[in-house]
Amino acid sequence: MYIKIKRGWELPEHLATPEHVFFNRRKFLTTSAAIGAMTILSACEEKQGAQAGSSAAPAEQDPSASLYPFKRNETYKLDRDITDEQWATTYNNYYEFSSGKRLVEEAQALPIRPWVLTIDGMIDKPMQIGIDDLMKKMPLEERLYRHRCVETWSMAVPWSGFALKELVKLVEPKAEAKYLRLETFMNPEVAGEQKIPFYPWPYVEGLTIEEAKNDLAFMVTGMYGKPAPKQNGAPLRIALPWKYGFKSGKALVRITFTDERPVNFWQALQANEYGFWANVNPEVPHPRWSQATERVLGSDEPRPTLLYNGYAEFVAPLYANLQNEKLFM
Ligand SMILES: Nc1nc2c(c(=O)[nH]1)N[C@H]1C(S)=C(S)[C@@H](COP(=O)(O)O)O[C@H]1N2
Ligand SMILES: [Mo]
Repeated sequence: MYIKIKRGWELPEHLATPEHVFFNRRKFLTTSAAIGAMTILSACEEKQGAQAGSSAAPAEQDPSASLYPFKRNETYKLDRDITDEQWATTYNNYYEFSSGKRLVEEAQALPIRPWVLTIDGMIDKPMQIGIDDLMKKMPLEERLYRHRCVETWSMAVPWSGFALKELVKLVEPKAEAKYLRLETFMNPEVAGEQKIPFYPWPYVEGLTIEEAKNDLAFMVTGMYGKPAPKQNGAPLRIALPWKYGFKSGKALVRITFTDERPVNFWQALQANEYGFWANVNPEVPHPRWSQATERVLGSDEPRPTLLYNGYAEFVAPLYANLQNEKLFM
């Protein structure tokens, strides 16, 4: 990520990759500079090939491919064009594979079948369930959602999947369950950055059970009418479009219902910049940059960021009694 090919719209390095822990950068560099530089060089060289393969190949190998496309749920409208698929599937954040944005090639190393999701904790129906069996149990649909990264880039994507609240219903939470803890796979053999002990692997995210039951919380299996490519979080990720993108964990293997608030990956790394709630708010700047505007992938025009990323009508009531919390970091 320290060698970067700039496109016209891209932000300066310090803004494009703010999730780096600057105070520790020097230490980090000494351990991984050589590896990082080589990775990026090869990613750039291979970019054409990787992009050409990224949209067609996964759909053919995936046993769920014949289920697509899912019927679109028209409740969720966009105020902008759908982002070009090439952008959404080749400009990614996925720190398990790279701290840069070009990681399509690296992410292909992740095996996604069989894929077992463990659901445990304070529930009456704990289970371990294969992704294809889970998809058979869930009402599948497509939704058009905006996505806003804390780094200020954004996109608008047709996600395929099912409402998280349906999964919550399936496992019958106990009354004491207050939070969901979502855990990503741990496999340093295929995800090279997981060998770097500096990061608090595995990637963990969390939300309250009220947030999980909100209509908007969506489990993603696909995008653009096909199974999601690995770089976007196949075979199962979450989309929480009113929160900054880091809340949307990829390649989930475990969901635990708990009465303890989970400490998420970025909070564990840098708690003064990243918190539990991370709701989008243009008026609350990140400690190192403004959140007032965003750049949509593929466009040069900054556009104003909206409170709750434009989803206030769905989610504002969740926070009415939480005004003492740091809701926007
Ligand atoms: N496991 C995992 N999930 C993750 C991340 C990550 O590094 N690892 N990055 C997050 C961030 S910061 C963003 S903006 C989105 C990016 O999703 P995309 O690559 O599909 O655009 O994934 C989120 N989920
Ligand atoms: Mo992000």
